[in-house]
Amino acid sequence: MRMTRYFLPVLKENPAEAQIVSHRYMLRAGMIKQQAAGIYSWLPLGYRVLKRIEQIVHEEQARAGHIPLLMPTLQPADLWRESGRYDDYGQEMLRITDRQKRELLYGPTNEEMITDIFRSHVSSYKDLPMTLYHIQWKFRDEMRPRFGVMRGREFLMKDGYNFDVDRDAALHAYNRHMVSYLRTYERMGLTAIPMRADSGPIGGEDTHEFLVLAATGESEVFFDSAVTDLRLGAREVDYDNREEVASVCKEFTTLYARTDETHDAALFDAIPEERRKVARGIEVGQIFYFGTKYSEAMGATVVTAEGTKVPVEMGSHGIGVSRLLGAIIEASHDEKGIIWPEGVTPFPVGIVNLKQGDAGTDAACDSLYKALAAVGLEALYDDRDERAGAKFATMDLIGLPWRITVGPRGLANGVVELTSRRTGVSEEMSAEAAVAKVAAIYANV
Ligand code: 5CA
Repeated sequence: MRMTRYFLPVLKENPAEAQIVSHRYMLRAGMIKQQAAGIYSWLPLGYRVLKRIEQIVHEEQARAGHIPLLMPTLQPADLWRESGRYDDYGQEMLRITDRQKRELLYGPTNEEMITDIFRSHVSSYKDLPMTLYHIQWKFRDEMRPRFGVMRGREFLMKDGYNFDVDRDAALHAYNRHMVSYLRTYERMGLTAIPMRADSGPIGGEDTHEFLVLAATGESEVFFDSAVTDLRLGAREVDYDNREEVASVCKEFTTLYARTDETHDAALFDAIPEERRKVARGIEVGQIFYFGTKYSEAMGATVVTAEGTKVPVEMGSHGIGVSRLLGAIIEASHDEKGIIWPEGVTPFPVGIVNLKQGDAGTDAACDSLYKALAAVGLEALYDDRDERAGAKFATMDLIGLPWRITVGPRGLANGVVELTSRRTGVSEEMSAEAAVAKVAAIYANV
């Protein structure tokens, strides 16, 4: 993409309304535009990151054997009357009446609708286990929408729902989600710690939230610092193997890590003092096991192998897709701007032409752009007629992990400069070597 043909409305000034760094940088980098309190347009750069995050979520859901579908944003109120949540949900639910005076709502979550789909089509244990999920916009009329996409009113969520014949199978689905989420967040360059939490309006007996540590996080968290060293890494987990999946969960949930809702001072005090940490975190996901709460209320049953009809066992599992952009920026930035992890960056690499209009540098940039495209990397090429300083400032703000700088002096020596946004370290090398190096980095992402 050439910058002169792109739509990248970068702001020079710090927007007064932004209180935290991720909100500030998302506005300044031209990623989002607020349309109403807690409601945003996703401008091209922000939209690209959102799509990258969705893509990673889809890939990891597929790996765990979960099936994508798409449910609507508007839901009939009657479904929610069946579960009893139409009245319980209160002011956070946006209620709508259509021209026929039918009551609808903009979905804040989808337990009722997915249970309705299930009960219409599935009645035998033979079709289980089954996990269905979608990535869809939600609306919660939050009392205090704030911090940009972090606490929106309209926000994008991945929500998945497992259906199982018995409690053990449903707990396996819970564990499978935990492991797949760990992998999902790691691919986004995040350390998200599963913490025992409170189930709130979703209900149920077992729930973990995934928290990214950040001073600006809205949740207070208590943990053993050793938990921050745990990584899933490249290990392959067989998602059908209950023992293997459970043992990974055990590894990640044995050390103390809880949100303030479930905090237990006595257990916390048993941790060696130097490892006892109180901090703040951003909740980027939550998994719930709630058994038959919805299936009993809504009559979703299956016939077991023994021939008895039982309410299906369920859980629900959410990832805050749009919130993740804010969380990643909170975790990865400096005073110049965003530092995207390779897994989610809007463009893998930027090209800066130091002398736009010079036949030599223009031609070198064009051929570099093509060489990158040939190895599957779409560069963002700053071909504006701007000073070098302004071009570097824009690249630093929007945070592409790698920058290739092309100038007449370097070209005379047959080299370009490859710079890491994270370390700031620059290396001179031939254009071919720079392409090969960046290609090798992305081959492992
Ligand atoms: N049905 C369940 C799981 S599918 C559910 O709704 N869970 S939730 O309420 O925990 O939401 C899932 C995730 O959505 C949260 O962990 C959080 O990351 C994100 N989220 C929740 N509310 C907001 C909001 N107002 N703005 C942005 N993201 C949000």
